[in-house]
Amino acid sequence: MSIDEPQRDDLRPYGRRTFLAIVAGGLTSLWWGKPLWDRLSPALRTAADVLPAQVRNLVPSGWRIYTVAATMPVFNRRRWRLKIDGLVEQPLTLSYDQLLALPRSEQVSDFHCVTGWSVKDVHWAGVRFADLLRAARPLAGAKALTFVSAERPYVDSLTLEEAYLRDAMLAYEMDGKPLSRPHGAPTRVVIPEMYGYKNVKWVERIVVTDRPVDGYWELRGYDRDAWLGHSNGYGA
Ligand SMILES: Nc1nc2c(c(=O)[nH]1)N[C@H]1C(S)=C(S)[C@@H](COP(=O)(O)O)O[C@H]1N2
Ligand SMILES: [Mo]
Repeated sequence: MSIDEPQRDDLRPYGRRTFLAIVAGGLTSLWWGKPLWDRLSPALRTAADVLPAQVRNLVPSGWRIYTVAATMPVFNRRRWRLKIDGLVEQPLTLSYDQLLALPRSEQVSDFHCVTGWSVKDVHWAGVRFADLLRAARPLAGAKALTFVSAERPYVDSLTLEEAYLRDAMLAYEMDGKPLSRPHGAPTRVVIPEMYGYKNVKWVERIVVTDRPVDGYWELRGYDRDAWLGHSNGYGA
């Protein structure tokens, strides 16, 4: 790849120098045949999260950042809202501060993408779905949640039963820091029992429905059954 290509919007927070350092580091480490990853400082590891695909693929382990649109949504703390509507008695619109004021839960869990990579022991903080939905009061016919991402057209859904698993949550922190932009700032779904594609990033709306709907990847052939060990990622 050319390092003269225009700087992408999503690289800006880390600065062009860091970016170039990582590109150079990534390429030389390949040349040496030794993993660069172990020698990176935590700051550079974070920066590695936002690398373009060609470079990211050189990173031997850890997170891959997945997107379906050309740019990642930008989080504006003052303007951001989470909408909860559909089959509820009381539709809600929460600000970021109102979201943070809800009961906070934490957990350490592994994360698995159906394509084969995993990240162990991720520390999440966020809100359990039961706590999130309490004030909206789901109606008797409510059976599922559809998560709409600010990154159009990414969407996916969970049954209420799945969403109410004891370690599923709408997460706003990862490893002790507010969720970074590449990982879905300010909030994403976390459901460790299911493959990554159910873990919708940049959630801005939750629609309570009478049944689960097919998500972005399910419409493109991934299994509806996203439980770990079940989905093969290529459709039933
Ligand atoms: N909005 C949005 N959410 C998404 C995706 C995506 O492309 N867009 N990819 C999914 C898939 S397939 C995986 S494995 C995880 C990856 O999470 P990460 O990008 O934080 O590593 O995000 C999931 N959530
Ligand atoms: Mo994935």
